[in-house]
Amino acid sequence: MSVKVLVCGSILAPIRELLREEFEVLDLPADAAAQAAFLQTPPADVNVIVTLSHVPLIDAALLDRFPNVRLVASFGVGYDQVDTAAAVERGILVTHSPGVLTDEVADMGLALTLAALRSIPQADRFVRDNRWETGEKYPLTLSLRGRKIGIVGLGRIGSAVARRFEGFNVEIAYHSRSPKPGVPYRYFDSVLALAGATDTLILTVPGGAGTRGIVNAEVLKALGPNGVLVNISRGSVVDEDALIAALSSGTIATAALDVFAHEPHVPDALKKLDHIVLVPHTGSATFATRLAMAKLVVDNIRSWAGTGKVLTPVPETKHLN
Ligand code: 8YV
Repeated sequence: MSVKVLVCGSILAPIRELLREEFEVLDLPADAAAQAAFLQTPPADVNVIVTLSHVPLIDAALLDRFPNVRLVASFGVGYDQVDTAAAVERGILVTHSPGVLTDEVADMGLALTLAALRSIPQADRFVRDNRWETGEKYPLTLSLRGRKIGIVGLGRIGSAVARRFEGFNVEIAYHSRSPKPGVPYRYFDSVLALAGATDTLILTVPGGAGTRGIVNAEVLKALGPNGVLVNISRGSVVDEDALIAALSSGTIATAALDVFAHEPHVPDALKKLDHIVLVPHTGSATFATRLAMAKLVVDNIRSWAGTGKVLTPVPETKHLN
């Protein structure tokens, strides 16, 4: 079958190369005017859309422009930018790339927690600014010792984060929709209860309507003045204004954020807070893992073109596979 792929979003060059080796590849223009013009007379024979997080929604309106699309292949484990209900209505399969990035993102969760507690970026700035050499003492920091880690969402990534913390002799608890059988960590049936019982909240839930704003002012208050918030999931999970207020007033101690509500925009109010850690959604962004993710996207498309079946459909579209 001839495969014509429309890429929505700025994918990295090596991924584009992999796609080009096997398929005909077109780009949805990023510029608003050019995009509108392109969508006026879209190429009729596009049958696959490739997308990634932090791009505009793949929604009913966009899908309707491409009546021959049968597969949306999303680069990443999260796919909250794809309207899966609209895809199912149109009989379109949606795939994502779970598994291959689990360890990388979990490493980032651990690294961000330690960076925030031990003020590693701030200490780096202190050295570069010659403040050490000129006799200043770097202030003492928070510690991981005696911490209670609360993991929100105990899926693949949450479980991998928990396993890492097992090596640190800290208490581990979690919240998810229901208790996970055979898990040795204490379960809490709400984010609020988890925040009240812990001091280091690590967010690993999927984004989307079900988790929007679940970390709000009340949750942050419950986390308390020794509290640390680490977000490696989606910006939408946190009420960003409430977080800014909590960090500015000392309601919680610090935060380490890989994801933001309106990427790549990061509110100035967050950038001005010197005691927090900000990274540009790089949880999975290593050479090895991004290549593995890209290969899975390509493998899904190749499998679909050859057999009509894909390797990693999102749960909502499994019945179409
Ligand atoms: C993105 C991610 O895929 O997997 C996810 O859900 O958030 C990342 O790995 C990556 O940022 C490309 O959009």
